[in-house]
Amino acid sequence: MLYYLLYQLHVKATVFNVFRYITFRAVLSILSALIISFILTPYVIRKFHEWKIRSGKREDVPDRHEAKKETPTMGGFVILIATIIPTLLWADLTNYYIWIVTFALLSFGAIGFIDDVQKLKGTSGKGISGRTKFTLQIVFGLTIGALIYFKYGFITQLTVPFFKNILPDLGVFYILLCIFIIVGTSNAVNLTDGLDGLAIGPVLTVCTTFLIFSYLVGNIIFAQYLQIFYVKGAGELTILCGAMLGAGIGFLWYNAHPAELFMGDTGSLSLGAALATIAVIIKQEFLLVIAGGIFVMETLSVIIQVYSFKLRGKRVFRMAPIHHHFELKGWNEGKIVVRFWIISVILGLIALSTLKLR
Ligand code: 57M
Repeated sequence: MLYYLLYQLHVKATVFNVFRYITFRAVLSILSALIISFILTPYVIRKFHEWKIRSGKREDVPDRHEAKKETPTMGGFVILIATIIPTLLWADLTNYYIWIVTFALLSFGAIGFIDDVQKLKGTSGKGISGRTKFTLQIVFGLTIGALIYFKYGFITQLTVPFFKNILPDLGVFYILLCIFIIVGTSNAVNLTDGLDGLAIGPVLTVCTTFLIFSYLVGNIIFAQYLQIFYVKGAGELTILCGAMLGAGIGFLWYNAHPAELFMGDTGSLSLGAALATIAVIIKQEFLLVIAGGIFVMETLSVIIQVYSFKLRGKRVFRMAPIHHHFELKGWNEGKIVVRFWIISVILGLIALSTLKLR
């Protein structure tokens, strides 16, 4: 919105020409999201304590989590506000992709919100049924996939990192791939969100990776030079990624150990879906697997554990997801989280290296 108002003033004073630049608006987006987050989060923490919006203790988690049951949850509500307001302020609101990713944030955020509220209201602490949750995710994933697929000019070829000449054309099956990526990433971030700062850290590294890629993919000169697909209009997602980055950093300030606030499913499901939607739009699905390797590792640990127990009657890990395995091995929570962050940053750098290693 401000983008229009301020940019129009460039006819009066050329200094306002600066609002035309995506990089400048991305920086404003990051800063706006940080300011909103630092103003809103302390208030929300106080209010959620008053309203007893707390995570509660799950019986099947390591005892160290006993002290966490008083921690307020649903902090994802703040992340969403601190992401969407700067996007509305600084992005070009005629951009189709901005609205698709905003829809992903809000639709999956709504699923998480309903689940979080159900956990708070229910006596068992359980949320909505897995079937209901999964069905809603498939419906919204399908909607997003169709909105992307039917956008005029969408390229249905899949790009493979390091192999620029492998470009399988999936045609209409691209929609199925979208659903798989969006629903899978959303649940992967959710599973990862089990220690202070553990989920938001990798979200920040993936967000930074996609901020850079959105800018490059949306710029025909850079796209041609780097031999990646040019996606007209994808550059505006740089501003949304900036807002998500600022909102995530602001949240981490309070979610760092010992956490004063959890993001809840409201945050984990929406952030996962948004990052996956961006990955599809900028045609970097495999990049999400690389940069989001922590989410992949956490999900695979659960799959391996479940199937090992079913098929062999034995566990592979002391407890899945894998962060609990290290907890039960006696690692300090902070050490587990920082080591996972380090791995995530390394994976983000490897993802960025695919720009040149082709
Ligand atoms: C999502 N939620 C945290 C918080 C956060 C099918 C099965 C694999 C499902 C899975 C499951 O239910 N996972 C739930 C993880 C929970 O965090 C809340 O949930 C939100 C995110 N969805 O925002 O509101 C607890 O995590 C801790 N926490 C922090 N700091 C944070 O910043 O300390 C969260 C955020 C919080 C808090 O204690 O209460 C969670 O862990 O529940 N179930 C599992 O993964 C279970 N594993 C399991 O059963 N393993 C089996 C088999 C199935 C693989 C095995 O290993 O044999 C885990 N269940 C739970 N925790 N509840 C084990 C650990």
